[in-house]
Amino acid sequence: MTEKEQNKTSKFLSLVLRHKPETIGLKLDSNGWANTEELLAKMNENGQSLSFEQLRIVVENNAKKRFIFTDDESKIRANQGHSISVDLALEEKQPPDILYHGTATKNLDSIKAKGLIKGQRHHVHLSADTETALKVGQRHGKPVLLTIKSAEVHKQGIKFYQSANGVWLTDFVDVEFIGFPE
Ligand code: HQG
Repeated sequence: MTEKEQNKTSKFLSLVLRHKPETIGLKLDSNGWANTEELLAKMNENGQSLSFEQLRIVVENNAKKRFIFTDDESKIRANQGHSISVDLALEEKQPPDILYHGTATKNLDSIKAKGLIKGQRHHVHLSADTETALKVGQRHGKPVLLTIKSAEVHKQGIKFYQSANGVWLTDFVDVEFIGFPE
């Protein structure tokens, strides 16, 4: 499988495991798991040719570890990023003092007015390192790095979680805890 083919499959898996399983008539359970065999069968029926071995390669090689199998590989789900309602049973966790959020300059005025909100996703996504945050921001336009006083936000009673692939998740970040660049 070429890198390009892997990316294409990863994008399609994100679509069906996070947003629109109905695209291929797939059902996820309440915790977001799809039956692996059913996923493969439905993808193949819908023109997305994929073998079990290829699926394994995509899951293992995915730079962001977007997907995870159960130990016996009978089920698969996305680690985070859902827009459909699933319960990932994430454990609450004390965040580090500082986390980062990458966004685009065009969002700054609105963020300054409303704080960081989760929009379509289940959570606001934060990164432990600046490089990752800037890459996330770049997806939306001219990237800008925001510094989040996460330990202080947590002290206000706002919950934090860390997904299996290391992304920090929270509900809301008030503007008073956001550091903007000069
Ligand atoms: C912005 C990718 C205006 C927010 C990445 C962001 C990440 C506001 C956008 C994951 C706002 C939402 C998530 C406000 C927040 N006014 N804009 N008040 N509050 N925003 O894509 O964090 O490839 O839903 O700054 O790597 O960019 O999917 O969130 O620009 O981990 O695996 O609204 O998605 O991972 O955009 O990215 P998104 P995100 P995957």
